[in-house]
Amino acid sequence: MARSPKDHDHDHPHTHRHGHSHGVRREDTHGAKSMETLSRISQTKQDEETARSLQYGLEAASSVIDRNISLFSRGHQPAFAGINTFMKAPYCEDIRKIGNFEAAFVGAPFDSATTYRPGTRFGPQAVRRISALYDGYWFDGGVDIYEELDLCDAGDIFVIPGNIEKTFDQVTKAVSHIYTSGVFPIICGGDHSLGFPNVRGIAPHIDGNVGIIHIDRHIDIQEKDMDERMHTTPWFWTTNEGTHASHRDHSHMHDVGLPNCHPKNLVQIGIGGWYGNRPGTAVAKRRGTSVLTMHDVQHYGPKKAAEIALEMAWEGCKAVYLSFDIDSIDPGFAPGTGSPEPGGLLPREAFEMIHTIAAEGLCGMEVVEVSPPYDVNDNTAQLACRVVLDVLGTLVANGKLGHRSKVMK
Ligand SMILES: [Mn+2]
Repeated sequence: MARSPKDHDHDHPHTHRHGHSHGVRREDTHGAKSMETLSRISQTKQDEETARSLQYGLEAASSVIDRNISLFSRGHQPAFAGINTFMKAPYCEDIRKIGNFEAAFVGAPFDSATTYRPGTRFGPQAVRRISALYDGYWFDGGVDIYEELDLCDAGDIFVIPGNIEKTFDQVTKAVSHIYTSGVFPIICGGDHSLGFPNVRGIAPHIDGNVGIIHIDRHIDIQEKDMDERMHTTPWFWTTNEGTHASHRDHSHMHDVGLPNCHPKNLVQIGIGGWYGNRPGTAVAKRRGTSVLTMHDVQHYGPKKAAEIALEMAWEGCKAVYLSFDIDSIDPGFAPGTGSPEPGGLLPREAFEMIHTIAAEGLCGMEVVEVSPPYDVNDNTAQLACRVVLDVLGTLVANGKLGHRSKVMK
């Protein structure tokens, strides 16, 4: 940017800039603090990976000077090469061994509950592919994911295309297996109908109430859509009516609502636009969910909006779950999604909100509605990947997940 002569003392072009002092010392910048934190984190995992790469991948050709490079790519580099699990983390093929890890990325490639554009069944694979770009070293938060968190990729849940009910049961059983093994579940959809079976896999194992922070352009709490439980309905089936613990829906014989998921602890952020919110809004109002629109986010700012959400979600609760619909981010940034709605969050606003939310700890998270067939340049998949990473990084930085104390000097 061109400098305005008014801003700088053009009278003394050959001397140092003088006059204004912001009183900010170099060591007080966030950048300096991050570098200080990062310098204290061990490098054990990276060294182990290099050794493993050389063991499995053979020594490089003699013209390659860096002898840490192997002949066959067996580690993170190059980012465009190799076999992609999420973040190239170990694939936990024997799911009985999931308890060896602290966090697990798991795909739920189900899109039979979409009401407009399908394609989210390809979401987990797209997020895995673009995740290879990242090396786990997070400057913003002063975190090294590989050193500080035992992360794995649990592969995908066997969903049943075209059968929502069987898929819900599969997903609940799978998420429950991960969660009860003491592992933080990161569920990558798939469409947003998954919110219900995901929370149903966790909430029954929590001794107390569970809050849900739901970031989305859509309210997603109507009873049915086109006569079925669709991606517009997850929170109807997850939260209870408030007055009763739960009741039976006689047409389907479903239990309505998990007894420890109260609607007031369901905080719905970013709701708005011109599509699909009519039937759900009546339910949200009747049950008394907590709704923050994009107007609220703008009015309070993303950080304060997130703090308000935390207060509402945690009130009387033992744990909070994060449901992130990628369509909460403006489709200019995240076009690859099922029901795009302009006017959503900017990526930086979304990140600031999840940094604030995750700092208090979470019992699990989902990122849904990434539809790669509609994506451009992997932008949407990349944002979904970043949402996961920024949540994990924040949890680790705040001692809510991982093993920071063991690897910090
Ligand atoms: Mn949505």
